[in-house]
Amino acid sequence: MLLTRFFLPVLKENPKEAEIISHIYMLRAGMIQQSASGIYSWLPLGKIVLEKITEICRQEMIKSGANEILMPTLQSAEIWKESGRYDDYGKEMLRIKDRNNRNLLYGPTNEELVTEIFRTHINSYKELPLNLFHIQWKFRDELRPRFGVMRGREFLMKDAYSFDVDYNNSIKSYNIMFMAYMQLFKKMGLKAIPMKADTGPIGGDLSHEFIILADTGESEVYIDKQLLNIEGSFLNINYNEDLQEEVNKFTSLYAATDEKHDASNFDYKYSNLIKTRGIEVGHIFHFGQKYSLPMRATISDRVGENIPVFMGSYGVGLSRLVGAVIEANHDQKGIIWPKEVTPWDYNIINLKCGDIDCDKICSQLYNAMNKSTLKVLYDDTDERAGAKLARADLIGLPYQIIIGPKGIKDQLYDLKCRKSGDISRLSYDELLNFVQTNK
Ligand code: P5A
Repeated sequence: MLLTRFFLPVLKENPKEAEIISHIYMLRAGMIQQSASGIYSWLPLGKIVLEKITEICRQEMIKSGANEILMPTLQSAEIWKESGRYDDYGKEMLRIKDRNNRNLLYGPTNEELVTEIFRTHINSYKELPLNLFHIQWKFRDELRPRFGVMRGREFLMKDAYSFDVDYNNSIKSYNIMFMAYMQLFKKMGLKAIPMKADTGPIGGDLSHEFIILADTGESEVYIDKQLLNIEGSFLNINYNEDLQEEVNKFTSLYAATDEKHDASNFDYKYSNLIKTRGIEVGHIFHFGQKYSLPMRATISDRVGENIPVFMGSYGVGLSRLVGAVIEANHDQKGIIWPKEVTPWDYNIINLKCGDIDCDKICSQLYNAMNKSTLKVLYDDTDERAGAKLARADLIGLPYQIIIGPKGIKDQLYDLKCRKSGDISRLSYDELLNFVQTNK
C-alpha cells in the first residue's frame, strides 16, 4: 500500500477526551472516529486490524467444529418476553418501535434468537452436539461508555451457542470453547488468563472470563502470582477428545474476578495471592436449560423423552480486543503491533521523496516485496523526515526500512525493529534477504 493512497488521518496532539493509552493511540493513529458517545466509525487502519482479529477468532471457531451463521442486529421483543428477559434487561437494552408499533430491540446478545432458530429445526439428540456462532455488532446502552472501544455502546462480538443432549455433554462443549479461547487469544499474540466469573444477566451455574492483565483494565482480579510466569504456549488441541484435563491445567491455580473472589481463602492470603487489574476480552457461560425451558426448545433424548436442550454461550469482544492489544503492546512513541495482528509487516520510509535515487531504491524494494506477497506500507509522502519517522513509530509496524540520501551514498539502508528500537545497516541484497527469510 502506498501511503499517498491510504486514508490515515493522524492527529499530532493527544485528544483531550481520551484517558487511556489505547484510546489515545487509536484516535491519534487515525484508526477510529467517534460518531456518538460509545459509538465509533472504523477508519482504514482500525478496520484492517479489527478484521485480522476477527479472522483469527473465526478460524479457531470453525476448527473447533462450530458453524458460522449471521443473525440480524434487530430482534423482535416477542422472543425476549418468552425467555423472561425483556423486562429484566433494563435500560441497557435499546428498545425500538417500528411503523406498525411493533416492539423491536437492538440485540445486546443473542441467546433468545439462536434458541428460536434451534427449536424451528432440531428435534432429536441425534443432531447434537451443535454449536452455532456469529460475528455481529451488539448494542448496550452502557451507563458510562468510556475508554474508546473498550467500553463502547455499539461493539463487535463473536458469540457462539452450544446445544447438547445432557449436562455432561454440555460441559464437554463448554470445555471445547474454553480451550479454543486459550488458543485464539494466543494466536493474537496475547496472554489471556481464564478466571472464575459471575454470570450476570446471561445466567447459569458455571462461567469463566478471559482476562488480559493491564493496569488500565476495568476488572479487578485476584490471581495466584505463579500465573504471571506461565507463558501461554501453542496448544495442540484435538477438539474431538474430552478436554477436561486440559482445562484443569488452566484452572488449577487460583484466579477469580472480584465478584467471585473468596476473601476467606486463607491458604492464599499470605502467600501467592495478588490483586491486580485486567481487561475482559472473553466470557463463557454454561446455563443448561435456562432459555430452552421457557422457550420450549426441546429434543427427544436417547430414551425418546422430550427434554429442553442444554446450552452454553461464549463471547469474544472483538472490537474491545483492538484496544486490549494496544494496551499490551505500546511505548511512549506509539503502538507496537505484534506480528500476528499487524496491518502490514514492513514500513518503507522514503526520507526524501522527489530525490531520484531515493525514489528509485524505494520503488524497487516496494515492488520486490509486493511480488513476494510481503505486507508492506510505503511512505511515499513528501513530508519532513522527522514527521514521517514519528508517524511510523505511532502506527507501529514491526519493521521500518528507512531510506534517505545518506544511505544511498553508502549503499546501506536502515532496518529498524520497532519493538527493540535496534537499527541494522544493510545492503540492498541483505535487506531483501532479511525480509524474504523473516516472513
Ligand atoms: C456470551 C456470548 C455475553 O453476552 N452472550 C453471548 C454472552 N457475554 S458478555 O460477557 O456480556 O459479553 C461478551 C464479551 O463482549 C465484550 N463486551 C464489550 N466490548 C466492548 N464494549 C462493551 N460495552 C462490551 N460489553 C461486553 C467483552 O469482551 C465480553 O467478554
